[in-house]
Amino acid sequence: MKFTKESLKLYGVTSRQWLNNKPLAQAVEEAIKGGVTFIQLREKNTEYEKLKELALSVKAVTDKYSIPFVINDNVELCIDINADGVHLGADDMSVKKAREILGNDKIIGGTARTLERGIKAYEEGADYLGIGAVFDTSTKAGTTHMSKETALKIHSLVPIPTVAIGGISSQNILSLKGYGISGIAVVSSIFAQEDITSSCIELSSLVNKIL
Ligand code: TZP
Ligand code: MG
Repeated sequence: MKFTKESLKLYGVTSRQWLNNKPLAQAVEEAIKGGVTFIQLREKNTEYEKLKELALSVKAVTDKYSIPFVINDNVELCIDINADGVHLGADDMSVKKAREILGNDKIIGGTARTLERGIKAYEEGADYLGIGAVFDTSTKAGTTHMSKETALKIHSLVPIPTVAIGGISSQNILSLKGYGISGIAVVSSIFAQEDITSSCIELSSLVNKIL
C-alpha cells in the first residue's frame, strides 16, 4: 500500500446500515472494483470486538487490492489490526497524540471544518484533510456547511491534500470543480446503492473531471 494524493480520488467511508444482509467486506470489494481508491471504516455504535471483526474482514480486501485502509476515531483498533492509519475528527484523539503513538509510517487524516482546524491538523502531523460538509447530508448529524471559498483557502494555505465530504453524489460532483480538492469522500452514494460497483464507476469517471 502506497499513499499519495492520488489515493484520495474516490474515498469510500463505510456504513453497513444500508447493506441489509450483504457483508461489509463484500460491499467494500464491489466498491474497489468500481474504482474506489481509499477506504475508511466508520461504523458508529459498534462494540469493540464486532468492530475488530469488521475491520479485519475489510482489511483482507483492501490489502488484496493494495488500497489504503484507515479506521475512524480509533487509534487502539488501528494498532490492534495493523491498519494503514486513522481518521480523526475534532472530538477524537488529537492528531499530535496519534502521531506520537503511531509514528511516521501510518496515515493520519484530520477533519477540518474551518481553515484554523486545517492548519492545526497539518501542524500536528496530519497527512491529509477531510473538509466539509460541502453539501447537505443526512448521514451525519450536526455538520456545518463549508463554502468553496473556505475550501480554496485551505487548499492554498495548508500544504497537504484535501478530500471533500458531505452529501456528494453523481448529481452534484461537477459543482466541486475549482475547490482545490484531491478527491471526494462518500458514504451513501456508495454504500446505500443497489449496484455499488456501477455507482463507483460513475462517481470515478465524474471525479476525474474536477481534479
Ligand atoms: N463527515 C462530514 S459529512 C459526513 C461525515 C462523516 C457524512 C457524509 O455522508 P454522505 O452519505 O456521503 O453524505
Ligand atoms: Mg470522529
